Amino acid sequence: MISKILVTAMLALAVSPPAFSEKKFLDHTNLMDHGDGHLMDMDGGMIMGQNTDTLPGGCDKISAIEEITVHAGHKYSEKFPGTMFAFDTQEYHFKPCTKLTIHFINDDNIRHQWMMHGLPKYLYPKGMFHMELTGPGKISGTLIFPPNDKTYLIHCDISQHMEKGMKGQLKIGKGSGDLPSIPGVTAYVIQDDYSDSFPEVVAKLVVDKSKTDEISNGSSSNLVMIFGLAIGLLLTPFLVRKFKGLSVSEIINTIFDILKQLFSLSIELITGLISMISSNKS
Ligand SMILES: [Cu+2]
Repeated sequence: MISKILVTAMLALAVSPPAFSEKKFLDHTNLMDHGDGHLMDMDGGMIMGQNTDTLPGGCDKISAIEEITVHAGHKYSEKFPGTMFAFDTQEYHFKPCTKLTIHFINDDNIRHQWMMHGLPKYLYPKGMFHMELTGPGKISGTLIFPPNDKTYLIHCDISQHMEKGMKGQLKIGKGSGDLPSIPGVTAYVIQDDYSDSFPEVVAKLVVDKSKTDEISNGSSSNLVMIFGLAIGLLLTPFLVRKFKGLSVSEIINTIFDILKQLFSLSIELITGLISMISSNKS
């Protein structure tokens, strides 16, 4: 009976429209204007801070009219080890007072943004120019740059996309220096280092397997657990110092590693105990 139900369910899945298939590429040309440079449609396309005609203060005229096409997607991160997302371009240069149209293309089945911060707030609400697509597609937005030399951060603000590589820098005129951790452009603030991936102090926490065997062969495994807990408590101040300066995600990763080690250790102890009891009985 159950096997019949299973076979029917599998057949139904096989012939049904593919629920997880690729989304269709959408060209977002029909945007509704909500005023203040905010445009959007019902298919997940959005522009904030669109400015096609207002000259920023200090610009006598539009100095240049430029157009660029920017791709966003997982595949562009492949050349940057340790990243997951990227734009196809990480650095842009434009003259002050340039009118720029960006054709933003999302190559992924997930949401991406091309977001620029630090623009004058009298002209750009929240000092931001922002384009967004919730799936594969194309959207085009325009803005006019202010006259001063400045380096702007470009990023995707979807959770962890920037941290995982989706960012760049845009320089107006001479710019105002370089931003850190721009993939392929500037040095990472925290460089991934796989040469010694297990911190010393954490390594001390992992009780040597031979020692564990010695102790558990001796008497009670509970003693080992208490011993382990005591070590953990004693090491806490050291760990706090060790974690100083690390990002939250790095700390969580380290804690997970410790927990993983502790978990496998307790499993070992329990199996040891069970085999001890069963050998006593027999
Ligand atoms: Cu993104």
